Amino acid sequence: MNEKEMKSSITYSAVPEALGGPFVFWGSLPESMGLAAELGFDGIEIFPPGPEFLHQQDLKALSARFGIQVAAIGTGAGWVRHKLSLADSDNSVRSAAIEFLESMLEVATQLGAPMILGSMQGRSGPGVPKPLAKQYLREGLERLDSRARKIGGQILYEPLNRYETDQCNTLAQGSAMIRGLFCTKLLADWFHMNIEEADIAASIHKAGTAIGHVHFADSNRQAIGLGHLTVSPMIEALRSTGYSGYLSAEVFPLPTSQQAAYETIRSFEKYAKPT
Ligand code: LER
Ligand code: MN
Repeated sequence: MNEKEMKSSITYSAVPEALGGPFVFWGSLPESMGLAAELGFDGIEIFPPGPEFLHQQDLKALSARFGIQVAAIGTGAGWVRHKLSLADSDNSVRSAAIEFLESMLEVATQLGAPMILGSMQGRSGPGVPKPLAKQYLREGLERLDSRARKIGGQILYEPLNRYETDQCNTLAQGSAMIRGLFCTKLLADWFHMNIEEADIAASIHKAGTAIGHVHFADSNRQAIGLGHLTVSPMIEALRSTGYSGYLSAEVFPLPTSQQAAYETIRSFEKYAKPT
């Protein structure tokens, strides 16, 4: 694998509460990694119920056995399972959210993978007007970033579409939110971007090297190629920023997990492999 090329990744979830969500593989992690390896993926993005799950797997051995890296660790279980968010009105819930995220950051860093902050960023609500929600989020990010700096970790902050959060919906808003942090980059999810950005390629270009990870999803959140996104200009924009991170398929397992994985790798090879 050339260090300068983009890398392919597929998602795996071990969170029953997220069933029906945009994750390709479910069930056995070794089997999923085996299938991903057979199809030629470089990495796997793991959505665990909590840090214990990652401690229980011998991920370093699995990685070596299948030749697949851990591309990133998702933290959405903190929200879907434990209802923890960085913008909760209750100080003790915000503290528990930080604690959960710090323990995930610890194990992600041990695995050499970045930790994603998506759903756990929360949103405004009763007792938490929008500016305060943003302030809580920034305070949380600062704390996590300084922890990451100490332990050599990396954080990926993900703007989400308006139906999931009112914190940051675009890459430009996300860039402002993470400004001045040292170990935090943006996660550009093409499903959310298709809803929120006026011009996806231009936004990628503008965010530039702040982008650390991509959720490689089509307009309908299916594998790239199964929706109506015009992919080439988006890949070109990434290329122009020198992006060499993952294109990770956070998509529905439709029509089946195997087919979603197959379509993803086919599209990856078509659009993102240098000719
Ligand atoms: C998480 O990566 C994400 O994109 C959210 O929509 C939660 O699924
Ligand atoms: Mn995403």
